[in-house]
Amino acid sequence: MATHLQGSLFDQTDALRLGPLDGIGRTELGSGAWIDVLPGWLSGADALFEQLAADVPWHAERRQMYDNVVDVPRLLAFYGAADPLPHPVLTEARTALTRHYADELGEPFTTAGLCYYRDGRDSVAWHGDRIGRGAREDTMVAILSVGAPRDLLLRPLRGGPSVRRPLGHGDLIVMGGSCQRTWEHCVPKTARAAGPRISVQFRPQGVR
Ligand SMILES: O=C(O)CCC(=O)C(=O)O
Repeated sequence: MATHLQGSLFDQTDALRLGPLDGIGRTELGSGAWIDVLPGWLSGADALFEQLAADVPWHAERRQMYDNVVDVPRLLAFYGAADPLPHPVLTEARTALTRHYADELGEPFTTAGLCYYRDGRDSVAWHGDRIGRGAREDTMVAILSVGAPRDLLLRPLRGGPSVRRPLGHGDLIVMGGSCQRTWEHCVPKTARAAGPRISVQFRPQGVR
């Protein structure tokens, strides 16, 4: 597919490399929810972006919205636990996350959901990952962001101000504790000229 990415738009010519997770910083959100954020976890991600954009079998989805069926405003791909991931550095990232959170999570990250935001008109609406066990149990969802910076917003389900986390090229955010049950998150559309972005979400088995 056309990647909408001109040259080294993100201007990262370093070698592709994951940094240590030790420096990751936690913010308690309340109601048992937290986020860990590590800017620049993955460096040299230009080539990864290009390869994912070109090689992942992206598909468009449509969904019912009241009386209409509308396009889901982003492209999607899903890799189950048994599926080889589309780039070795994603396998490495999943292993590093599993190791870092082993005591707290008590199970491995297994699946990878990928979203391709073609420009600022692509988005994901407010939601929690509550199709599976995230509806009932504390869990974790780890998101590696590559490409153009976009904001991830979180807001408490009980009401209250939202939290804005800008996610740039190579940044990691992990949503944990009760976050999928007691908070919602979204990536809003932006009127700013936004280039393409790919988000890779690692989840444990049975969390969607
Ligand atoms: O793009 C992101 O970082 C968030 C994606 C997301 O929340 C989802 O697909 O459930």
